[in-house]
Formats: sequence, C-alpha cells, structure tokens
Amino acid sequence: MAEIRTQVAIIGAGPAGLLLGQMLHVAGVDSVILERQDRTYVENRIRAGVLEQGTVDMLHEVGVDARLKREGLVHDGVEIAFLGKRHRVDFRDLVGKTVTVYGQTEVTRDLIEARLAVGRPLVFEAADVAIHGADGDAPWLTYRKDDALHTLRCDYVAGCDGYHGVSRQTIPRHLLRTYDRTYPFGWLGILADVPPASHELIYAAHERGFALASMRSPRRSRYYIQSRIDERLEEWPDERIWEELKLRLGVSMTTGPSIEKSVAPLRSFVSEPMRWGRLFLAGDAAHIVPPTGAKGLNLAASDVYYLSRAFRSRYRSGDDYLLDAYSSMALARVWKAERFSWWLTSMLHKFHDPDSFEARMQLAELEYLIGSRAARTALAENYVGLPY
Ligand code: FAS
Ligand code: PHB
Repeated sequence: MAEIRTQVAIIGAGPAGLLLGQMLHVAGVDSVILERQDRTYVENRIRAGVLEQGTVDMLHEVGVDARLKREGLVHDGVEIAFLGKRHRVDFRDLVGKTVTVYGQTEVTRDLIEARLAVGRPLVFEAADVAIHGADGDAPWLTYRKDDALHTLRCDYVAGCDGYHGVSRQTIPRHLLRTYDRTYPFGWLGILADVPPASHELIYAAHERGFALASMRSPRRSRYYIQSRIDERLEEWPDERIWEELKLRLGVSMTTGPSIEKSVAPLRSFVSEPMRWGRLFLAGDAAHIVPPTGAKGLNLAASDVYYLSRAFRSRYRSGDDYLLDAYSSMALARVWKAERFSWWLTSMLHKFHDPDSFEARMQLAELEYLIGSRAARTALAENYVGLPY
C-alpha cells in the first residue's frame, strides 16, 4: 500500500475543491485533491453560468482569471418578463455592482490547468475514497487508484465532493441536522451555438411555466424551461423546446441544433454543521440551492473563502479560532442565499392554478418588484452576492 502525507486532503475536483486547492497553495498550505471521475468527465459538465464579484475576486487572487477577463461577459442587470412585458433590474444603478457570465465548465478547466501548472497533486479516478479518524487528531483517507490501495495521511480533510459525495455521509447521522425542500418540477436545459436572444439574462414567469434565457458567449446560448421532473428527453426534440421558449420568453431568437440537453431537479437543502472534528464540508457537499438565483457555484466559492482563510490562520499563527467558527460563518451566508433562491423560485415558477390565491400572491410579488426601487434593490443586492 502506497502512503503519502499532506496538510489538507481535499475530496472532489469541482469548483469547491479546485478553488480551495489554489487558495491553499497561494497561502503556502500543502494539499492533495482526490477526484472520483476522470479529467474529461469533470471538464465537460455543463452547469452554472453566472459568477458573483466575490467569486471573480477569488479567481483573481489565485491568478486564475486571465481567460475570465478576456472572455467573461460583465452584466449590469437582468430582465424579469411577465404578462407580456420585460422589466429591467439595473444592478449597477441599484447597488453599484455587476455579475460576470462565464461558464462553470470554463472555471473548472482554468482551475485544473492552474493546479497542474503549480505541480500540486490532483488525482483523477481515485475510487472508493474513505475517510478515517476525522474525529481524532490524525485523520487519513484510503482510496483505490490503478488497482492499488493508497493511504493519504493529513492534518485536515476538506469534503468538497458534492451532494452525493462520501464526506457528509461520514458524519454520524445523529450529529447532523438537515433541512430539505424538493420542488414539484425540474429545469430542462438546452445549450446551442446560436447568438443569445438578448445581451442580458431574461427570467420569465409565464402561465405555461418558467423560462430563462442565458448564455455562455456572444455565440453560445443557454436556455431553460420549467418542466416535469420525470420529463423524457425524447419527448422534447429541439424544435419543441425552441417553440416553448419563444412562447414563455416572448422574444424572437436564433434557433439551431442543441449541443447539450438535460433535465435537472430543483432542491433546497442544508446540512448542519459543516464540520465534524477535522472534516470540513464546502459547497454542494453541505448545501444545495435551486439554480434560479445562480447561487450554487457562488456559495461553493464563499465557503472556500471562509475555509481557506481559516486554514491560513491555523498554519501561519496556530490560531484555531477561524476553523472553530467556520461552520457558523459559512452557514450564515448559506442560509441567506437559500432564502433568496427559494424566494426567486417561488415567485417565478408555475405552482398553482392561475385563479388561486397563491398565484395572485405571485403576481402581486412581481408587480411590487417592478414598482418599487426598494424591492428591486433587495433583489439586486442578493443576485450580485451579499458580502462575505
Ligand atoms: P460539484 O458537485 O461540482 O463537485 C464535486 C466533485 O466531487 C465532483 O467532481 C465529483 O465527481 C467529486 N466526487 C463526488 N463524490 C466523490 C468521492 N466519493 N470521491 C472523490 N470525488 C468525489 N449552480 C448555479 O449557480 N447555476 C446553475 O445553473 C446550476 N446548474 C446546475 C445543473 C446541474 C445538473 C447540477 C447538478 C448543479 C447545478 N448548479 C448550478 C449547481 C452547481 O453549479 C454546484 O453548485 C457546483 O457544482 C458546486 O460545486 P462543488 O461543491 O465543487 O460540487
Ligand atoms: C446559466 O447560464 O446556466 C444560468 C444562469 C442563471 C441562473 C441559472 C443558470 O439563475
């Protein structure tokens, strides 16, 4: 059995694990990243598209923002469409901030390149990762790679392995409090190499259901429609999706063949605390938000901000205060993003009969939003990202 040692063992090479690895490297803290999938799989997942300024700042801090600065699209606002009209929420006017449209796929590719460039260990196809001794002073991981069993001894473990990972499951269940809400619909997403319908994102609340017009570049569009959770993709040829998008968004659009099509469920989930002994959870391993508020990737980044700062303090001055405060500090921001994502999802999606009280409450929420600068400011400050 091969045995190696590091200071922080990171499980998962998604945005949380990769960004944590870079932040630790810049802080002079050694880490090893273990990823279950191969590099091609990780680099080709189509997920988030909008970065908060805090996320952009962290990528700049670790020197992984060259392509982001070249190709990222800075957006000053979004449009909310309902009852046949579009209403702009101007972030720059309301809160003096912006967001950057740059796909999670690209963030992941940039972070992998950076990790390999600094020569720090990033192990793909690490199978059967198991965490041992997390509640003691000397935890270790075991995993299989190339048919050999390996041991990774460490001071701390960062569980960045997403909702289905091993980290949260390692924490004794009686020590966890979980909060869970599943939504009665999913998002059917389509990616196509066609110019976007508009220069900014359009969120549409329509009697046929929610729709979102987003993008990855001036030549690549990303769209979503609210759909049944159990949608069969074969029932959704491209032409049907394009027609539904035009009806719900109320805009003309360039159509073309999809290069990716998928249905994602929507969920609000939080697992507390985000720490057990020397195991710390970050990102989707600890929480999930419906994608409506574009918070998933950005919450992974803010967890990494708190956790990397805590490890830096621990190794530079031996001070454990920020490690001990990590879970409560991260969760304070997580819950505010959970609220915003739930609120925006509740306002924009079709849940109820159009003549129901709940549907009229949704309409009143939308009417209040477009009629109140205070309401638009509240949406703007949450969408661009609350302070860390
Ligand atoms: P990730 O899930 O990205 O990464 C976890 C990594 O750990 C993966 O690479 C996985 O292979 C690895 N792993 C898992 N178990 C392991 C084990 N036992 N051993 C080793 N490695 C293991 N967010 C948005 O903001 N906007 C969106 O539009 C959006 N769309 C989404 C669509 C889908 C289908 C999904 C699933 C999520 C979407 N999200 C979206 C949320 C998404 O972007 C996450 O918030 C983000 O990927 C979180 O990053 P991580 O916490 O790093 O988790
Ligand atoms: C995306 O471009 O994938 C995207 C943008 C905004 C969201 C969700 C997804 O709220």
